[in-house]
Amino acid sequence: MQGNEGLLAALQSLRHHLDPDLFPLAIGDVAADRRALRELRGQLDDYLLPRLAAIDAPLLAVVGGSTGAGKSTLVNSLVGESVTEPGVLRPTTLAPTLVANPADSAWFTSTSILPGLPRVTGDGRGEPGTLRIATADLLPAGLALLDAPDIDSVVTANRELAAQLLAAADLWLFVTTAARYADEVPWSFLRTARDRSTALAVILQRVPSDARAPVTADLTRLLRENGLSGTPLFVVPELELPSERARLPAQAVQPVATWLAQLSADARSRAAVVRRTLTGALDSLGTRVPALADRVDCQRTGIAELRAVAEKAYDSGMSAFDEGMRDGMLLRGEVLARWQDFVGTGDLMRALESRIGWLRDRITAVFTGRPAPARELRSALESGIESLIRASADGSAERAVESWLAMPAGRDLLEHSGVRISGRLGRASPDLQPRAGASVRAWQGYVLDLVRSEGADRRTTARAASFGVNSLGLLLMLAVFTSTGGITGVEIGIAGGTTVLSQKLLEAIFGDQAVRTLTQNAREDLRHRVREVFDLEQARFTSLIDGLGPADDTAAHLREAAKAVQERGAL
Ligand SMILES: Nc1nc2c(ncn2[C@@H]2O[C@H](COP(=O)(O)OP(=O)(O)OP(=O)(O)O)[C@@H](O)[C@H]2O)c(=O)[nH]1
Ligand SMILES: [Mg+2]
Repeated sequence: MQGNEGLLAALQSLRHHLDPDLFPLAIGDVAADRRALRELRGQLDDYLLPRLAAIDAPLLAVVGGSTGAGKSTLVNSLVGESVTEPGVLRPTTLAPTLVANPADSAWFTSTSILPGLPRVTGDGRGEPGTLRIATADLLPAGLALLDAPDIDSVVTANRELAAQLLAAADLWLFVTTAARYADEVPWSFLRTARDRSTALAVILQRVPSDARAPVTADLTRLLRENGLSGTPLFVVPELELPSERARLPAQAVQPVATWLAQLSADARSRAAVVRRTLTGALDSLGTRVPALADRVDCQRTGIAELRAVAEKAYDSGMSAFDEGMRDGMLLRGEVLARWQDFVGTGDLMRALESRIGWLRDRITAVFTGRPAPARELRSALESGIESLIRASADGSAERAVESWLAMPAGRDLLEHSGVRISGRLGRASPDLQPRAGASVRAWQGYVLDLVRSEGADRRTTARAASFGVNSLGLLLMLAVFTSTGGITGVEIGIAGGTTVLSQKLLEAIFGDQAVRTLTQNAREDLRHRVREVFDLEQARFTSLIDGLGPADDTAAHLREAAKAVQERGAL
């Protein structure tokens, strides 16, 4: 078993990529994915890495099984000392106790194996979360016994710890009783041992003498049916015990003790046990790691989907804004009223076609003479655009929250990010109003710049000057809200009339082509600014995802590492 450096490096690389936060969100059966990840990390830390680094270290036999099966009683009986506490309160063993020959205790006291469990020594029970180390002279050197909590405990921590300890074992001593050997949970553990070729012995405890033959036959059958024929099976008779903490007489556990002594008698037989379990565990990585890498991909896809639906919600907000620019609604109500204050009502529309010159004079007079209504029109337009932005952003927020709530991962994210869904995230952010206002004002500045530079052209300068930049800018702003279908149709409503008028005037000054370009530029600039505002709104959602979950290349690294482990050659 020399020359394991390459394998050790491959395992270290694998371990390095098993980040504990690979599965942050409820995507698929996330509980199973997290468990698989925890088990892999645990087995690497607790067993594979330390075992490969110290291949000649003493064997660790973990005594596992259902509560009350007599695990603690068996351990005490095997070592001929009361090192661990049996009892009638179920479950009894909450913190594991490891018993080693004094010659081996230094290895187990060091945290080479099971590094996550702080060591305690001395009498009494260990605190949950610790590993108590005891010594016993009767136990042969080269082998330690670990009394584990129950595998089918009502206490979750117990169950998980039992599974963790079994994954760290060189050898399982699986304890069951005549009454409980057919239970399902023990068998699921035994099948795991089979799949991983873990060295295993089954100890059938508390067997009444008249039941010995049928129960043994039945258990042998079950072992065979579960692909575990040939598993050493020891039967311990049910004996009267003087107290709940008493040990069984030495001869009752003699066959087990003898078998263990043989296993640990010399380096070669110990190495055979180690090699079997180690090889099995390494082989199991060949399926467990790629399966985990597939789950990592699913987690990434699920997170990407969350991002995509949030982005889609804001794309649709942008479409709603575009629609609002086109449908002319913005030019009704307040804007229309201010427009009418501004230019007067009456037969402007009729005048439009025949008497554009007269109209221009009239408007010019109005513009130059009435700055207050002009300001009001401009601010009515400004607040109309702001309301449109707000309504579109509210719609997007609502849609994003709804889409997330419809996905388990999204629900999970919203619940765990501590964001109050109902109050805040489902509506536009409180910062939207000032941001939208600033954007619209900046846009208005841009529009004024547009007409200013267009008006600087020699061909138009005189006509433009007669209106003034502010008035032209206002006309252009109104023209932006005309339908993209053009205004050639006869269907010119009142709102349409506003844009027709502003557009006609602009055309009279700058020419058709220039007005088309100006309108187009002004519209695109506004869209661009609104998109920026929406991007910040959208970031309230996407920032919850940023940096979450596995990195791009984690799954590939895991697959590579698994491959490198499989290519290691024989131990
Ligand atoms: N009469 C008799 N009692 C036994 C035998 N083996 C265990 N017991 C009793 O069964 C009870 C449970 O035994 P434990 O050794 O504590 O069982 P355990 O498997 O360690 O249980 P947990 O720590 O809860 O998982 C104790 O009161 C023991 O005295 C036996 O062979 N005969
Ligand atoms: Mg116990």
